[in-house]
This record gives sequence, structure tokens and C-alpha cells, in this order.
Amino acid sequence: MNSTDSIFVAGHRGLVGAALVRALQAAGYSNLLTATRQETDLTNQEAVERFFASRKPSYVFLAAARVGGIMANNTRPADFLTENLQIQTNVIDAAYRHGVKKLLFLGSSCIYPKLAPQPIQEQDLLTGSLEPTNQWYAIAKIAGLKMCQAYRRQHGFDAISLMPTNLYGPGDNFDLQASHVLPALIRKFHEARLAGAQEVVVWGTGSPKREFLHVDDLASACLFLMRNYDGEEPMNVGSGEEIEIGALAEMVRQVVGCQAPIRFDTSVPDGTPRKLLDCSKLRALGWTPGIGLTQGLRQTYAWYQDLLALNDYLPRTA
Ligand code: GFB
Repeated sequence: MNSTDSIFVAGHRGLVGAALVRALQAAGYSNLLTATRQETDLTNQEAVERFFASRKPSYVFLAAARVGGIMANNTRPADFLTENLQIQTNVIDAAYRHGVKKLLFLGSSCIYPKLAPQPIQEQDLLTGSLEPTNQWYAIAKIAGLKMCQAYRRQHGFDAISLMPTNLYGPGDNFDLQASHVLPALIRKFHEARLAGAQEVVVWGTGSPKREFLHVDDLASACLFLMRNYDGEEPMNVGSGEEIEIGALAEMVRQVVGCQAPIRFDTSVPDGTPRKLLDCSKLRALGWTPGIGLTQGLRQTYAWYQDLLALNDYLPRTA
């Protein structure tokens, strides 16, 4: 990838896509292509076709997806399955047919079996049943990585797949029904502190474990692998930092400076008990993460406060 190559970041307004744009710009890539949903609806095959025919990108980072936390996944299975299948099928196929030199597809650690041995290796794919709450999203992402493999085998298309662990950072979704756990906890503790609330409700038992990776680390791994990896197998990308949800909630409570005690709502599902990724393949290539959870959490909370201040400052529109 040269600094003047045209690079399409699909999903540039999302958590991952925005981090990719920041990382690419910081690395000196000046010819970035983006498209809002209004300009090019990636679930629409004709729109995707028009985009590739007219803009002719040389490289593609496929970060566009319907994403969300456990509640959104569990209650909107059709959206998570269909939209992701549509987006990735349209983009991967058009990229191949329009001569893209290389494509990077972003999957998720939820592609692996619910009870996979820990830490999870890439070879554990399709060795057991999926976690029911996000099986729809997982099936779509498995289809995406298989599509990359199939196009590589049949057409020699250089498409690689990354499987990141749970992500967080600036630009995350803080909608309490749709978000992942970390932004939800930041918002809940922040609002509880301001309101002097008596308790903060945390979903589930608090005992599941999750591994968190800052999105700027993921973007750095994406650039690294775009430059240094052209294998068929997916590549796990994690931090190695695993924490119980109950301990995470306590950590967020302290960072936010909230006094309210935590109450666990066990009527909400826990999801998978644990999903720690084995990243030895990626480490062996020479990439390591740089942002620890405490540092990343403080930075994300600062970003969230800035966002709230900005929203207060901006005139409200109907
Ligand atoms: O981040 P999260 O929504 O998704 O939830 P998953 C992680 C854990 O945090 C679950 C608990 O055990 C939740 O029950 N949790 C506690 C909360 N309080 C909250 C809260 O207020 N909001 C949320 N959202 N969770 C996702 C998949 O699974 O992981 C996606 O649904 C994707 O498809 C992503 O793969 C990486 O880690 O369970």
C-alpha cells in the first residue's frame, strides 16, 4: 500500500471505521475514499456496483456492519443476519470484480463456539455450537471470512480476515439498548453520579469474562496486517486483558467517580461465559497492542464527557 493508493474505508462513521481513518491519515495515506449511507447504501448491490465502478479503490477495509451488544443481537436477529450478509457479499464481490488489490474483512470473536477451549485459537472455528444470543451475527461473519477464503482459492483474490475481541473507545455507541457493555457502563455510572442515584443496574450475573481491546489498537493491527499478511486463515486480534463484568463495572464506577452501589439484573442473559483470544499468530508476526484497559477507559470517558459538552453547546435541531 503506497501513500497515494486509493483506499476505501467502508463504514468510516462507525467505531472501527473512524479509528481506521485516523490511523491511515496519521500514517500519511492521503487518498482515502469514504461513503455515507445516504451516498452509498452498502446493503444495495446496485449502489455498491456504482461506487466501485466510479471510484475504483485499490485497497478496501471492510468495517461496515450492523453491530451491537447482547440485547440488540438477541432482539433483532433478522437485521444482524441479513444486513451483514448483504453488506459483506456486495462489497467483497464488487471489490474482486473491480480489480481491488487487497481487501481486509473484519469479523468478530463471537464466530467461535460458545464453549471453545480458552484461549481460543483460529483453528477452533466450527468445532462446536455458537452462543445463542449472537449466533445470527456470528453466522454472517463466518460467511464473510469463508467468502474471503473462497475468493482467494478460486480467483486468487487477496482478501484477509481479522477476528477482533470486544472493542471500545472514542466513537462508540452509547445507546443503552443497542450498545456493548463498556460504553453502557460509562453512561450508566456517569448519569447515576449526576443524578445521585441509589444504584446502578448491571445486566446479568457479573461473572462472564470479556477481553477488551482499544479501537486504536485494532486500527493499528489492521494497517499492520494489510501490509504484512496475505494468508487464508483468519487472524485473531486481542489485548490478552480479560476481566469479569462485575470487576469491569467496579472499575468504571471508580473512573467515573460514582458512589452508587451496583445491582446485578439476572433476568438479562450473560451471553458466552468467556472468550479470550489466542493471539500468538499475530504476535509472532511482530504486532503487539499498546493501550491498557485502565488508560483506554479513562481516555474513552474523557471523550464521552467532551461529546456531552459539545452536544450541550450545539443548538438543538428538531
Ligand atoms: O458487550 P456485550 O453487550 O456483548 O455484553 P457480548 C457483554 C457482557 O456484559 C454480557 C454484560 O454478559 C452482558 O450481559 N452487561 C452488563 C451489559 N451490563 C450491561 C449493559 O448495560 N449493556 C450491555 N450491552 N451489556 C457481543 C455480541 O457479545 O460481543 C456481538 O453480541 C459482538 O455480536 C461483540 O460479537 C463483540 O460480549 O456478550
